[in-house]
Amino acid sequence: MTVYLRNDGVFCQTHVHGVNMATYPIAIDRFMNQTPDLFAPTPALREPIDDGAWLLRGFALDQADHLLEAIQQVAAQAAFRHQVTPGGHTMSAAMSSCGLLGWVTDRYGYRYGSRDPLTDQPWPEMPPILRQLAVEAAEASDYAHFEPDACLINRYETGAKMGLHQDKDEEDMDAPIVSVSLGAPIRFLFGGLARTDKAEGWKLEHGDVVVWGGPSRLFFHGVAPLGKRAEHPATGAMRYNLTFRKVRA
Ligand code: MD3
Ligand code: FE
Repeated sequence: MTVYLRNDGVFCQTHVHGVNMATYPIAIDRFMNQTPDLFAPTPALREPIDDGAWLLRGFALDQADHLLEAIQQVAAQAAFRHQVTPGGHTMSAAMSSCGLLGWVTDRYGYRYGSRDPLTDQPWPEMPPILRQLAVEAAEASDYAHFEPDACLINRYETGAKMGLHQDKDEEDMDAPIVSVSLGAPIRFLFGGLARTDKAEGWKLEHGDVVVWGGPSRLFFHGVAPLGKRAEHPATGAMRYNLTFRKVRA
């Protein structure tokens, strides 16, 4: 990896077998050892995954403990639960939601709704620290004015997975989806517009953020089963994934 200065910023260039793969803008305070601004968002490396999709490695790292606390606060009001799909399968990932809308599935179908069916109460408010991170990640990926009205929280334990699917229950397909990974690492699978398009594997680790917009917004994706030895000091053998969405147009 070569880091170099241009008159429009600091950039790094990655090479694989001598071939230039991509050039990313990078944050000088994070990578050049200058005085870090503790309150600045942390635009780490921005790696293109596909058209409109960016991987921001470590973007949430310095906030991770606070994000995990916020997740526990949401879960104290809206407990993690294993929902049942219309096909009768119990999901291996446990879920909760916060924000104006949450995602619900049961025997009758799936939908976004404003109340937690377990309590019949509105979903917990989206904690500002979660919202802020999502908005900053969207901005760092050139999606301005992201206003998420739903944050889905998936919790994976050993062996839990999510099969290939599209996220298309949202009305607003112009807004990106921002995903934040916390805890144990997992293999993420990312295909194309057709279920049969070949899926590529990416590792998602504690603190990684991915922003999915543009053409990639409707691509098939899923995660492989959480590995037996996968763990992280902050969560043990557990992985959390937050996805921020704009559901209502
Ligand atoms: C690509 N979650 O909640 S995050 C989901 O790790 C979901 O829990 C997975 O898929 C997880 O719907 C994957 C990455 C992700 C999230 C949303 C996407 C990738 C996406 C929406 C469109 C395209
Ligand atoms: Fe999804």
